[in-house]
This record gives sequence, structure tokens and C-alpha cells, in this order.
Amino acid sequence: MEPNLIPVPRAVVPRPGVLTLGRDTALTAPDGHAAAFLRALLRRATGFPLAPATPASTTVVELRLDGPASLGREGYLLDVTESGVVLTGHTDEGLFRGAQTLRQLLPPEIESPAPVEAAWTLPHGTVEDAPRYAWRGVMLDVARHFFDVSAVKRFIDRVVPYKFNVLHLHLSDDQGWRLAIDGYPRLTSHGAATAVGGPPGGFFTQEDFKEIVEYAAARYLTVVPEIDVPGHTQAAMASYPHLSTQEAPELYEGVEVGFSELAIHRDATYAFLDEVFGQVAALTPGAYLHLGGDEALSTTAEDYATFMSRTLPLVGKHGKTVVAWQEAASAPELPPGVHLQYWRPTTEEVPEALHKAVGEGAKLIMSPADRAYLDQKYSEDAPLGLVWAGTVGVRQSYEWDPEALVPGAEVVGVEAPLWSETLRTPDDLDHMLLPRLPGLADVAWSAAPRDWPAHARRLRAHTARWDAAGITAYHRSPELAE
Ligand code: TNX
Repeated sequence: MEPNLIPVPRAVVPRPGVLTLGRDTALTAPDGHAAAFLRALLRRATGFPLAPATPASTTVVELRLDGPASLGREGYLLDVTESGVVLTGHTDEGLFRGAQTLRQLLPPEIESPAPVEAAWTLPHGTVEDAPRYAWRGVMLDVARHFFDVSAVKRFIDRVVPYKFNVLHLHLSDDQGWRLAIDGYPRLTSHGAATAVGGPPGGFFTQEDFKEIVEYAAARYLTVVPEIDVPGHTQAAMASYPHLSTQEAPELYEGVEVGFSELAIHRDATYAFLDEVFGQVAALTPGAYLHLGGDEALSTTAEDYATFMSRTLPLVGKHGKTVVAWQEAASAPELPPGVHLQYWRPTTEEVPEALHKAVGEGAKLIMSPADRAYLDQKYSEDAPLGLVWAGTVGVRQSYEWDPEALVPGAEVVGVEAPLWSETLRTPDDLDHMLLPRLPGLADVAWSAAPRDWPAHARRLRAHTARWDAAGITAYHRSPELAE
């Protein structure tokens, strides 16, 4: 039988029979994140020691790095036979992705946070796999409501099994500034004090942020930090009024957008951004820095152009590639390699400026709100979420083609943003993520055509994994009923 793997691999060849892991199963692997992760995962649920192989070992799980370069950075080969498992990659990252497949081939109990009794079987067969897109992202908005380090780690744990590789953190917005910046203490002593609906807010110290970056890196997730400017900046301006043209900027606890704007014509604004981007860049090993740029609805087109002309080079100055929301397409001069994040619904016409930017070499990350927005309600009667892009059901978020919207564009991948205006707790995040996230993972990784009945069947099987992991808040979607 075809295993219930999400995302669907490039090629799966099942063979009859199963391999059963036991107390004497050995694990032999080159040192690296893949081995550390797989060993910890298998030990946690099975309680088996999984020591390195000896001549006496009967069953061996072997990770190898001698795969051909043609596998690419994230590709892998997996072979399960009666004598054991051989997982082959060209890089440790490839092994890490393959380890997620191995994990999904094991019974749901492998997700158990403590040792349990189970038949630890793996179906015989081979898997050959590599991703469709290099950018497979999720975004968490820690600004509208704050989520602390442990909540972010839990969020990371949810996305890892589905082979995501980018964690975009929306670190600042009108309702809160969430990262400590040396030299600007009021950003967090004042600007982090609240959230949508009022306190408590919260923020990451730079040590906290490093802890997240490290936890993500050990799972081959690149953190992309976002400082959203020139709009979405009320918290920064309330902390440092000289950044604003408002008389006495105050903290904001509402959900409306588009009213705030940094002082476009003041040098202090750019000195501030230079300092902030410098510190954020230094804290983040990844190649990217996201400067927002969305919904600057109080900023004239001319001022927006002026602002972007001065701000875009600051990202490059600190050694990072610019990522920005699609509105930045209208900037007069986009830096080489810029990634624009498309977020408007697929039902809207693609703006002329976007076509132009793409023609000049901008790359696209596809996050159309009516497909990829995890903050939109599942259905009209859903308890959590917004509906400005309509409801986004499980099938709707799965059944779409990232290439269809802007023909001819260079699409680097897909990202699923989780905005948090209505979300307060880690369970709220789980509810919005599952069961939509695996479908978006499939869109981002798998080149196979979408097949809703098959995907729904796989999702039904995955609910047993979430149960075993102790995830209680996932959405019991009627769309998955048989
Ligand atoms: C639009 S998408 C926004 C966010 C909101 C989100 C809610 C985008 C770039 N901006 O400020 O949180 O809608 O769905």
C-alpha cells in the first residue's frame, strides 16, 4: 500500500513486507543535525538505545552522506529492506528531510513525547525525493500577540515534519515591538507593553532570539526576521516620537491597519533603521532580511518611493538580501536578488508594478491570502481567524498552483503566514495550522499534481500522529469526513 506521506515524494516504490525496529536496532550516522534529531526522536518514543552498529547488529538504520550531487541540497534516497534502513543524502540537510519521511513511515506512536509500546514497523520499499521549491516558509506574527520562546519552539516542532525550511518572524507592528535593540531600550520597555486588545505584550531579548535561531537552524529552518516599515510602526513611534510626524504617538491595541507611518523626510528615521537592521542582521545567520513595506496606506506614492530608495540599500549594507511584501514592487530601484512576497488574493488582478518588478528580475514568494493565509477562518462559523480574504478551507488552501498567478515569474517558493490578531495561545496556533499546513507543504515541496481525495485520506491518517503527539487543538474539519 502507498504510505501516507505528506508532502508527497517524487517517487515511492513500495515492496511487500515490513521491517520492525527493536531494542537491538542500531543507528549509524555521520555527526550532524540529522543524526541528532533522528536519534532523539526515535529514542523518545521507543525507549530503544539506538547505539552505533557493531558486527553483531541485526537491524541497522544507516545514514550516509555519499549520495550523488544530483540529489541537491535537500534531496534524499530512502531504502527499507529486511536488514534495515539506508537513508542517503548529498548533505546533512538532505538527510534531515529524509528523516522526516522515515518518521512518517513509522506508526503514529513515534510522535509520542514519552516511551510507549508499539509495533515499530516500516514498510519495505524505496523513496526518492527532492523539493519543487527552495523556499518553503511559514510566518508567525509575534507582534499582534506575543508568543514566547517556548511557544515558537512548539510552532517549529509543528512545521518540521512537513519539510518547511523558512521561519519568517514578523517582529514589529503597530501593536508591539518584539525584539530588544541595544541603544533603543524604549522599543521594548514601552513598545512591547501591549498587544491586540491590551496587555500583556512581551518581547525577545537578543539571547532569546539567538535561542530561536539555533533551535531553528538545528532543524534546517532559516529564520527570516521582519521589521515592518514604513507603516505598521505605531509601537516604534510611541517609544521614540522623533520617528513620527504625529504630535504625541501612543500605543495601539486595535486591529485596523494603515494609519501609521515613519517620518519619511527625517534623517533620524534612517539612522534608526540602519542601527536596527544592523543588529537584526548580526543576530541572524540566514541570507535574508524582510523589511515589510505593506499597507503603507497613509504614505503617498511619492513618499513611499523616497522611503524605499533610502531604506532598501540599508539591508544590502548589512549583507542581507531584501525580502519585502509585494507593495515594494513600486520602489524606483529594487536591489538585485530581491524577493517580493505576493499576498493579495488570487481573485484580484496582479498589479502592473508587480509585473514590471518581475520583468526586472524580482523573485516571488507566493502567499496569496485566499490560499496560503493560515489566519483566515476555515468557515463562516469558525471561532478563530479573520475573513477579509474570505474563508480558507482545507481543500482551498491545498488546491492551487503557485505558478498560475504571475506567468513567467521566477517563483522561489511558497510561504504560509499566520497573523495573530485573533490568536492568543499556542493551542490557537495549532488550531489554525492543522490540518491546513500539510497541504501547503505539499504545494511547496511536491511537483506531483494535487489530488484532493488522496490528500484528504493522508490527512485523516495524520490526525492519529497529532493525537499521539498530544496535539489536542487541531481543527476537526468536516472536509475530512469520509
Ligand atoms: C494583511 S498581509 C496584513 C497584515 C494583517 C493580515 C491579516 C500583509 C502584508 N499585511 O497586517 O495581519 O492582513 O490577515
